[in-house]
Amino acid sequence: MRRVLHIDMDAFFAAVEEKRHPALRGKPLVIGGSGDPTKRGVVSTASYEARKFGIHSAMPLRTAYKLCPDAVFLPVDYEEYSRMSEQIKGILGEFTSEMEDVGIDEAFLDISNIEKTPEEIASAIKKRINDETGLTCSIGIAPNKLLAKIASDMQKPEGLTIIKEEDIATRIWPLLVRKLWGVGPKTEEYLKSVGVRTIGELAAMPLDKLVEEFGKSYGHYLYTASRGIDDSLLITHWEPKSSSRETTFQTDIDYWQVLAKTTAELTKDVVDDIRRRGYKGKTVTVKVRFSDFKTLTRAKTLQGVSDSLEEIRRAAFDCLKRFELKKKVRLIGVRLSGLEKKQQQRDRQEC
Ligand code: TTP
Ligand code: MG
Repeated sequence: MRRVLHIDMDAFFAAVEEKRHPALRGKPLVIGGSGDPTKRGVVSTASYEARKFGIHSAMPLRTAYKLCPDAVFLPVDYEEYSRMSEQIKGILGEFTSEMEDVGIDEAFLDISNIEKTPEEIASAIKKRINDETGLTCSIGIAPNKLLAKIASDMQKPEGLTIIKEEDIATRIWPLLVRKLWGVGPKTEEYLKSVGVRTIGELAAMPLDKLVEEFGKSYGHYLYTASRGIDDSLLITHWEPKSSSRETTFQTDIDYWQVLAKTTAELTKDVVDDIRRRGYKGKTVTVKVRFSDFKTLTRAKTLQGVSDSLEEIRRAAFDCLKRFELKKKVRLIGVRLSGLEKKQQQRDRQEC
């Protein structure tokens, strides 16, 4: 019997901010955009205090402000959250190398071969993360990824939920269909129109009806997923599809020479990296974050894949020239994507 653990941090961005600004603890806290609720932008996350006012992710900041004018609004600091995320993934990787990194604040672990009870493993993970980062998480443990992900969300925050196969009818079927991974608003809308609201009601739909409505692949998926069936394995290794480097300036910059020199240096780092790993790339993207945190990208696709520093740097400069540099620049980044292994290119030429 497989045992899969899904871990998801509680109110992640808000929790990181509370950790470094303890005075914010217990206050309604909203993280989003540039942190100015009079400006455009959406909520990335809200602390559990702020959620009591009806504030949630993806809501316009202005709406959040109307719901709770006393909330503290902060800008998104991806660099800090990514650093914290890496630290957490590092801790998880010490429990098992069978780990799938699925997002900034979540991961799956296959714990089938660890000889401890789920409760012991979960409490050891929670303790290590809390000791080393001061943050809390929720954990779901189930026979597969699909159910483990649903489980981690069932008792947030600081939850531990264990779902067994025999619990599917009593604990999974009463949940709304949108709790199933891969069910979006459109599917939910259609299912509602035919009187299906819960996962159990979806499981009662005949396979041919689902295939007729959603096509063979997605129809089959809904049929099996609603029964809690999921054979998918953890993806523990991702082929790199891109390589990137970025840098945040100590003070915001508006000198063209500095931007050009930094772009050239970052491009060289990226090219060195892909060459070392035996890749060539096709699309060059330059990212600029301005002093007001507005972030723009410009991209250029080469004729074919390349690892020529000269060619890639020229493309990066072309991108840089296409920015309107009216404001000072806070961060600049260079990415090369569409990576292909040199070996693959040869194979294709041979075909
Ligand atoms: P979630 O895990 O969905 O949310 P959360 O960790 O803030 O809260 P919960 O306790 O319910 O898990 O997302 C993780 C982070 O991803 C979140 O802190 C902010 C970011 N995020 C966005 O930027 N936009 C979004 O729409 C969502 C859902 C999340
Ligand atoms: Mg989370």
